[in-house]
Amino acid sequence: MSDETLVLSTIEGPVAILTLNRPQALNALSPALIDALIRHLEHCDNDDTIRVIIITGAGRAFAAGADIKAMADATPIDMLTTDMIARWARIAAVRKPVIAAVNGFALGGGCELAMMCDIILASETAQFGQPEINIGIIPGAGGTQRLTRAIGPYRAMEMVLTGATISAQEAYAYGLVNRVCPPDSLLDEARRLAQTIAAKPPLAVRLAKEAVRAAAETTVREGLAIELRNFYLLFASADQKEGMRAFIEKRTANFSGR
Ligand code: CO8
Repeated sequence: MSDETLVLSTIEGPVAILTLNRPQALNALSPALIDALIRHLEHCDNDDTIRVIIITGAGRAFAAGADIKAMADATPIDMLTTDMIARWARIAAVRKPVIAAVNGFALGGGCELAMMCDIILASETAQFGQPEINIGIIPGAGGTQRLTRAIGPYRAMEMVLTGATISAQEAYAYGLVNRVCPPDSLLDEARRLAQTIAAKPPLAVRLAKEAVRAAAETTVREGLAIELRNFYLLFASADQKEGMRAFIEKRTANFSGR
């Protein structure tokens, strides 16, 4: 399969839907698939007409992990020189909101990919897990860190040490997913949410994302400083003036993105 079809992109106004499309391998995240995903994400991030990105998977998986067949014979030097995981950081670095619509298995790198997104919606059929322990490794793309922050150290430890998967409902109860939807309505729910966010002033959305992310990735002191800087910065935007004027004049705001 050529690189062009590994990730399918559908643009619906301000919303881009990126579909991982390697269903015969349960969307295992081969280096080529990750590179294609990064290319699409960075294109969307740099396109002013796109405001929110949805990532989902074709078939019965969101992604069943990094491609085990592609790394089974790798040496530490291969892993170091290709430095695949450093590439994954570009997924987490996207500035626009990214919604994961998890339609099935989100295992290993697939669970880590979902956790690099900003909001996680899950189909009732979704399953989450970090099963790396079963194949003699550990999570390597943020699983031990993001999962622990999302669901707490004791639940994360059990998942990482046993490799057991959890259902969408358990993931919801643990606080890993925002909500659980019937399989048929998952994408529509993601679209609705994306359109709601896309209607907000994009500079405020971008700086809000950065500030909320800082809460998970820095100290409270650093996070508060980022929040304050971004809060003050938004008073330089036309959309802040428009938003506040519209409130006072009791009309709908017309945001320009500036
Ligand atoms: N890698 C490669 N191929 C895979 C993967 C995978 N992760 N998952 C599934 N496939 C392939 C299978 O080999 C099979 O291919 P084939 O038909 O050619 O034999 C096809 O997808 C369908 O899979 P199954 O027949 O196994 O389907 P089942 O319904 O029986 O089982 C499971 C579904 C339970 C999801 C099972 O496929 C499974 O356990 N998959 C592996 C899950 C896993 O261990 N994931 C973690 C991988 S390691 C990782 O993600 C580390 C991330 C760190 C970052 C690394 C950056 C380089």
